[in-house]
Amino acid sequence: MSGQLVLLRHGQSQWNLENRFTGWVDVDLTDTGRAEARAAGRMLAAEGLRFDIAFTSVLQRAIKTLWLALEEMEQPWVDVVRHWRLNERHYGGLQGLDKAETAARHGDEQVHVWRRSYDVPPPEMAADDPGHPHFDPRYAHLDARVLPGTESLALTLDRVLPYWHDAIAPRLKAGETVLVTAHGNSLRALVKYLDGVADDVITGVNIPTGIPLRYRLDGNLNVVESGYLGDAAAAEQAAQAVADQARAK
Ligand code: DG2
Repeated sequence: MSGQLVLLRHGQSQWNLENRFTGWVDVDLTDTGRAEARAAGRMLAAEGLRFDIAFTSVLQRAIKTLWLALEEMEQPWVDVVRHWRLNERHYGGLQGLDKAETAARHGDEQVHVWRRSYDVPPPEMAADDPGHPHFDPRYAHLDARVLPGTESLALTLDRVLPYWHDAIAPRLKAGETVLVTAHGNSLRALVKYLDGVADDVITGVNIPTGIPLRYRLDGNLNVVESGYLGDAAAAEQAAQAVADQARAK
């Protein structure tokens, strides 16, 4: 048996609350999001989990969720590694728009394709848009060609996977217990990979905020079992609420 992996989507962000497409926009947690992060820490502590290393994105909603969860677990010393490859999927020209209003304008079906299809990216953000990652100093050290102006889930998986193989998988193979605190879609990409979810089935997978998803993996990192910690019905209800965020009112 190899180590255990926990995937944790950050707590509610300001734009989750406002129901706006977020992507690479660096919004903060709400008070509810901070409470969710602490509650996630309590769930992890109740399972007796002790992390050897934690990975997160370079977006504050994920970083702060990780801090709060580790603090609640009384494991603030755990090594934390941040990497842009764990960022949320870039939502292109949808970033900042209200999800329900976008559905009212373009139709529920089109917005579902943009949000949940495997390989259809949302409309691209123009390269000269001031919100493009090219203009963000935190990405200045990167080759401009890797910085996205939009991403499908497939493209998100393409940029998450090299980091999985280089940095995360070796720690699990060494038998360590690993926490990855990231985002709805960067985690959907990992779930698709780990569980071998078919392209047309991943459209129905939604990740709730602040509920730890634990994987037990074998020595080859095949999934032995996985599931949300805490109340399974509550996790299912929270996932359904995420699915429903982009229905036209
Ligand atoms: C949400 C996911 O990302 O949105 O970018 O709007 O996890 O960082 O809050 P997160 C966003 P949906 O794909 O669920 O609409």
